[in-house]
Amino acid sequence: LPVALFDSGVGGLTVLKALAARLPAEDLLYLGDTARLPYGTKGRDTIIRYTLRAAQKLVDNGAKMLVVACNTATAAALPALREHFAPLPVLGVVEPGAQAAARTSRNGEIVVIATEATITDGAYQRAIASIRPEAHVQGRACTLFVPMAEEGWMDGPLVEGIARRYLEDLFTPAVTAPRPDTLLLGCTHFPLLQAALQNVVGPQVRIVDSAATTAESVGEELARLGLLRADGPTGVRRFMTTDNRNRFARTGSLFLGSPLKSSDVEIVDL
Ligand code: DGN
Repeated sequence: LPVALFDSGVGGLTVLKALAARLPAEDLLYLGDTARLPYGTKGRDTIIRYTLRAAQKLVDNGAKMLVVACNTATAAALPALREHFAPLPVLGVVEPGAQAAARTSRNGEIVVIATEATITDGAYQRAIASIRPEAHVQGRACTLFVPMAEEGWMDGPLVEGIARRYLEDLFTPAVTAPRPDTLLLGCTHFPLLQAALQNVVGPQVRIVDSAATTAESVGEELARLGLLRADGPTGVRRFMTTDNRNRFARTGSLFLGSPLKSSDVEIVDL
């Protein structure tokens, strides 16, 4: 059975890419709910309702583990998913991302950027506080980064100008305040903007995201449960979307970092 990944759209393909690199023999099944996207500006109850329906689709197609490869859906719906699909293992991206940031920061001054729903929920702030209680975490919703990444606008003066508008005050505090040393990308789309963000926050700030640490956690959890396919031929990758497979393939290629053909993408209804 495959490891099943869910995202509101194409962003979770950054997590699939990390998983495919770390666990190449695993079969991977991906569902992007593009018909209902974006989740990041919706209310909590709606996000939970949509996520449960999408997860049911993956479970109906056979899944040995569910990976919520969307920060917004993880923040809102992880407990509901675990309860609804128990005993199926369900992993999210928030905990691994929080671990990466807590591990990386030297002075405990961490900025997390994400969608409005993720920041409002406070899931990252709570997760980091439970690992490093003395850390000072500031959250900032960067709504425009999502469509920018999907448009393929990843660098250049326009992108940096928008990033500066969102982040400048957090990274140029008063002389007496300690400067954040870690920027956590709490949204699947933001790794695409990493180079531009680095230019804006400066070279001394370390940028972390949850894709690699999530892949690590998935491997550990599969091994713990005796479900890991450690070797063998490269696993099957299957892609499903709820709307417009041409757009999914086009923008998905950016996130995957390799070409995806629309004929490789199945349209499904939830
Ligand atoms: N995939 C979503 C996230 O990681 O929060 C971002 C896309 C969206 O639904 N706005």
